[in-house]
Amino acid sequence: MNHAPVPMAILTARQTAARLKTVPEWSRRPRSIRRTFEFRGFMGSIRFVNRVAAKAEACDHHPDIDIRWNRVTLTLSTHSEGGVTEKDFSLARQCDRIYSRDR
Ligand code: H2B
Repeated sequence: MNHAPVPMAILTARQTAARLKTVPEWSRRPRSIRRTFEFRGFMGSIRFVNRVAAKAEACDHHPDIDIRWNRVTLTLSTHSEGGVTEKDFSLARQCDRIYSRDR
């Protein structure tokens, strides 16, 4: 079945601040949230990105990904809404979980 995307409300500054406390390594950008993850080397970065990619496909929400040898920066925003929504915080928490599990 193909569902139309469910519209998600852009979070207010206050709502965003409250949620950022649940993912303290992430920082707020104008219309996104961002975190840089560090690994032992390039393949560590790639394994992490592959796990994040599988999660992103499963929830149909995709980060912007910047890979630089042992660092991966994920930028999350809800493109269809032009800002940060609950979906971004949900994915941020899952990325944090992946990182703490198998870094
Ligand atoms: N990812 C992100 N980050 N924002 C979106 O608005 C978005 C997405 N939209 N992944 C999804 C895919 C949409 O294109 C599909 C059709 O649900």
